[in-house]
Amino acid sequence: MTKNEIAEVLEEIATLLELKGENPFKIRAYGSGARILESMEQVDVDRLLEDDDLDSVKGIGVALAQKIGELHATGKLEFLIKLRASIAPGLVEMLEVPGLGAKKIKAIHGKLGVNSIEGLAKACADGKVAELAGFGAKSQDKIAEGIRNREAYGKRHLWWLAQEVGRPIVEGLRKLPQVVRAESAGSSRRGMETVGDLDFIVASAEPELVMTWFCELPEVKEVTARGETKSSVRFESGLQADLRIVPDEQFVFALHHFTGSKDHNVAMRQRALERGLSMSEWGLVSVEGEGTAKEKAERGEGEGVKDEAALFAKLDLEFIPPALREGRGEIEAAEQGELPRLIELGDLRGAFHNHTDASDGKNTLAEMTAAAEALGWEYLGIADHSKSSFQANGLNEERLLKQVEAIRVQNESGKFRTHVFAGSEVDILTDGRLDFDDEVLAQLDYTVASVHNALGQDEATMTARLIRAVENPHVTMLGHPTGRILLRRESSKVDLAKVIDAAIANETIIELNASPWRLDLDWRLWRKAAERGLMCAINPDAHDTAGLGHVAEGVNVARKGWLEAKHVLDTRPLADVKQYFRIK
Ligand code: DGT
Ligand code: CA
Ligand code: CA
Ligand code: ZN
Repeated sequence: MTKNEIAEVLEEIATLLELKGENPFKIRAYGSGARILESMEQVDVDRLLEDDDLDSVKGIGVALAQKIGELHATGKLEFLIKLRASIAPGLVEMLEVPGLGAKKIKAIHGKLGVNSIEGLAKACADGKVAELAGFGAKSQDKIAEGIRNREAYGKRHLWWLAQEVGRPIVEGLRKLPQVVRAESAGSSRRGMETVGDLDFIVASAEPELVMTWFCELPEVKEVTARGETKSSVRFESGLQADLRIVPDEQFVFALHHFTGSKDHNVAMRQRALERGLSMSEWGLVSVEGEGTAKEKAERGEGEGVKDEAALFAKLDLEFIPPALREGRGEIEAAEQGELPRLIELGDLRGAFHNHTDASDGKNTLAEMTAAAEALGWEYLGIADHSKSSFQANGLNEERLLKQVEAIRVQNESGKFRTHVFAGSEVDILTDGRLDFDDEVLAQLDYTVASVHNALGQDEATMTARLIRAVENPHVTMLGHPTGRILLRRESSKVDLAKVIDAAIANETIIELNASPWRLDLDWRLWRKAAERGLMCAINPDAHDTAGLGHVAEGVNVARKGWLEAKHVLDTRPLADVKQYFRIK
């Protein structure tokens, strides 16, 4: 195991010990041990373990060093196996309820004897949780809501993770000699931020062999339905996938139909009808004549199309990229030849909101810069946390200004082709003031202002708070404006229309946070906002070198928001960005 994997195990141990109500000193020892490991270099950890000397590190005792050694060597830990077995699985599951930590679970379990999520839901419904000391009606409501959200969330999956499963399957299908064409369809192809299930469409004259290959994939945990041309499977993660196999003549129609969305399909079918045609997964056939659309298509009476572009052309439309097929005006735009020239990953020349190990990132400034250079980026913005985000090791004025100096020195050294902008992800305090004085902010190239605490404020307070930040002349951009974490935490209550108005009026950028867990501001709001003059920045919010790659997920949803390169600051050349920062 690597030191970061071991750190995760130590965190888990700390949580489990807390669930058991163990000695707080013991719990803290594991938590701080995890953080120490994270802050160390892998080579140093390796060397100390080899010399049997890890306990010489401040904060790591003999017992902890021994456990780290066991994990490092074997990837397993007897102590953890026993610990897990000593706790009711229902209690561990309760940790997944948003807003419920180990301490509260321990209290609920101890006082009410609750040891499952079902039991907890019932205790909330009966009003028993509210009666516990330190809880009250408000936190009982919050727990009940958390349980309901968890159920809804459990049915969907992050697009990014679903892609990782889906991509190799499409590649594998394409390699089969029986397969003429294969594509992913559904919400995954449309690039939705979360997907319910994966959908694959295959053209083949020998469906049986293809079906067997699919159902026998090693990652398949269960085949939930198996037919000659249609099957469904479930993977370990709970993600499901549908495969449909059709004759090649039908492929384009099936692909279009199962790509959706439903709203887009309804509008397309309507348009076909206006032209005397019936459009379906089977084909595009005349409404006249004998039999169903399927029968007509199977008799070969339908229109032949070689690809989707040809299909759209039959209905007098430009090719509509899957990202736009949401029934939000794409057909009208395609009819007029006014579809946007959507931004592409290759358009990006850098990104602004990234962390280093100075706050809660894992890599150094130099490592982050080298990674940006490897991506071919002209520039990289470093915006570490500010002092109020103490849980993220936020920088105070002194550490920030030292970092600014280090960045200037690095830029002047000519060591990297990538220019680094010195910024800060400055906390927006509860009343909308910023965590740093103007005098400090003035020494930065730019600032990302973000909310990290009191996310549950009422709508009026949160809206006023964000607007005050957006109006601050030192704020270049607003970070993750709603604070949502997909499938885990709802957006803060905020009147986004008003915040967007204020951002446009003050020429403040709003970020499209590209972390696949956030994708905030939501794509549904970007088209109108950008048309009205809002500038976007696609920011990965990277906490390590690999995290820079998350700009891809940001570009994916930016496309769904109809954004073009011109709407996004980080598509501009370095000189233009420097100029932009000088003015703002
Ligand atoms: P998901 O899986 O919930 O993230 O969303 P989708 O869009 O992938 O939906 P899914 O997997 O149920 O079906 C894939 C596509 O098939 C969907 O986007 C449109 C098409 N489709 C499925 N059922 C219907 C339907 O009842 N009517 C129409 N017009 N289209 C449908
Ligand atoms: Ca689907
Ligand atoms: Ca499906
Ligand atoms: Zn942040």
